Amino acid sequence: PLPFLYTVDLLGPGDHRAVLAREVRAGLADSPKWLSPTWFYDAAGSELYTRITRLPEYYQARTETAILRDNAADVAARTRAETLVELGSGTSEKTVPLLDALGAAGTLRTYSPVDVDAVTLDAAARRVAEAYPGLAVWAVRADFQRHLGRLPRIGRRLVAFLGGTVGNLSAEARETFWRELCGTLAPGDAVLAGADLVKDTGRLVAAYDDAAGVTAAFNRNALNVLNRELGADFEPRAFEHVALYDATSQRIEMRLRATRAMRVVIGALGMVVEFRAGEEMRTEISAKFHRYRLERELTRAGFALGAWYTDPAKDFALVLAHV
Ligand code: AVJ
Repeated sequence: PLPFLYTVDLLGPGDHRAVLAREVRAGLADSPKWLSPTWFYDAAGSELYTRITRLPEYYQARTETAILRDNAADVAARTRAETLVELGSGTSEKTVPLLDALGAAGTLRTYSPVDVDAVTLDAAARRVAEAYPGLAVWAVRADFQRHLGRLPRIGRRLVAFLGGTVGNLSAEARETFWRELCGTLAPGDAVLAGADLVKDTGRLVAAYDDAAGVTAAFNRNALNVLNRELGADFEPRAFEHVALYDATSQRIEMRLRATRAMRVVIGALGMVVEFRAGEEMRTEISAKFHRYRLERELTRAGFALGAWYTDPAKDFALVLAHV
């Protein structure tokens, strides 16, 4: 059968630009300044993130893939999902064990990858459609924080949210996210979320400040996105990459530190932004979890706990929860 591939873009060019402009205006006017990690993922950023997942220091991706490979059959048996919706799907490489297991269980009809980066999403959707003949692939370019209510609702669903991306959300934003997600699901649906676990600070920081400097390039790339999308004149080389672990909030923070005082024009916003020498702008948070904390967030949002899958070293976990 011909590969079935259908693409929906919920982030029209105007909408994408308007949201970016609104967030950048708020973040650069705040103290301390901040940017949303959503904007990392242009084609270059997605490519840099793929390189990050192969770094020796960045254990998360390979650990999650091993957990998924060992437990995908159990997830398929428990969920019997007919539709797999994946938030922040990226290259869909990490999804393969799940697609295979749900295919082997004979229940899967549709895979719906959801990502903000259209280039990576389209390439991934095409690869999956060709690799899994008979599977309908319904690619949706969307921001998972804004479009949960507009994702495919066909059949019994499993929403996969892998990689630990749920950690990019603050505790408050996660509470809203889990509750909204639960609200869009029907009895019998489930969510499978990847979560990086609390561990030795040195290992956590190294995963975000690799010796090869790939994460530093990933971080600085956000400035290239702002320069291109909003007509800004950031000099990425004038900013230093910073990664630190905040033990109180149990999260990694990535920041860009201005190496000297500078004035940046954001053309599309008619904004001029001053940076003091040494001033740090937060570009991403990545929350780290204990099992009880994550399970409590899910039950408070209305989910029923299903399964907890982790690796022997307890570095990373996948939690399965049901509606
Ligand atoms: C893709 C959001 C899971 O937070 O670990 C990797 C992104 N940032 N290195 C993460 C990221 C720096 C990653 N997520």
